[in-house]
Amino acid sequence: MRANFHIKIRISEEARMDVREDVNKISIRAAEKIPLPDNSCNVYEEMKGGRVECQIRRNNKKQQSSAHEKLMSRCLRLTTVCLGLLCVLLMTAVTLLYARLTEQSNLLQNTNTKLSYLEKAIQEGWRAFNSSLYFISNEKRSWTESREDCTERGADLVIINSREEQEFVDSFCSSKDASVFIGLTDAESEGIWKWVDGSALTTAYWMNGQPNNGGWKGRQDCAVTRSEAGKRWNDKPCQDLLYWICEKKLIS
Ligand SMILES: [Ca+2]
Ligand SMILES: [Ca+2]
Repeated sequence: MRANFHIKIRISEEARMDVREDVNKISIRAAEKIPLPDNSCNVYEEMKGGRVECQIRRNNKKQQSSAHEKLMSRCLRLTTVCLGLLCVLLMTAVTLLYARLTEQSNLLQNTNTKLSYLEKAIQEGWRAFNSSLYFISNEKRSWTESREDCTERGADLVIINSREEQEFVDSFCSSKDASVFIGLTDAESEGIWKWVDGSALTTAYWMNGQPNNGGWKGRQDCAVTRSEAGKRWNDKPCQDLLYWICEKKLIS
C-alpha cells in the first residue's frame, strides 16, 4: 500500500510539471498575440527584446503620436479657416443678393407708381407724348385764367420745343377747330417772345404775316396755335376767351 501511494505521488508531480510547462507555453503564445498598446511593450517583449529596444519603440510611438496630433491640429486649423472663408463668402453673396433684390423691388415699385399715375391721368383726360402729359380744355378762358387752371392741375401752358411736339399738339387740338392758347407771350416786352418757364423762343411756327401785334386793332401779346396745316401760330389778345393746352412732365 505504501509503494503504491509513492507511485501515485510521483505521477502527480510529473503531471503538475507538464501542466506548468503547458501553461507557460500557452501564456507566451497568448502574450505574443496580444496587441501592444501604442506606447508600451508587454512584459514578455520587454524580457525578450530588452529594455533599450522597448524604450526605443516607446519613443518612436510617442513621436508618431505627436506628429499625428500636430497633423490633426493643422487639419483642424485649416478646416476652421476654410469654414470662416465660406461664411464670409456666403455673407457677401447674401448681402449682394439682398441689395439686388431691394434694387429690383424699388424699380418695380417705381414702375407701378408711374403706371398708376399715368392711368389716373389718362382717366382725367390727359394724353402722353414722349416724357410729358397734355390736357386740352373743354371750355374757353382768358390766357391768364387758362394758365391758372393748368397750375391747379400741377402743370403749365404747353411749351413746344420741337416739330414732333408741334405735330402732336396739332393732332391733339384738331377736334377743337379753333385757336388754342399755348404758353408763349410777349407781354413783358413787345416783340420779345418768351415761354412760361422764362426760356426764350428759338424755333417758331408762326403763320404768314404773324405775329403782327393786332395791327391797327390793338395789342396782341399771347400766342395761340391752330391745327390747320400752315396756319399754326398767331398772336391774339390775352383777354380773348379761347381753349388752352396744359403740359406737365411725367414723374421720373
Ligand atoms: Ca405782342
Ligand atoms: Ca396776330
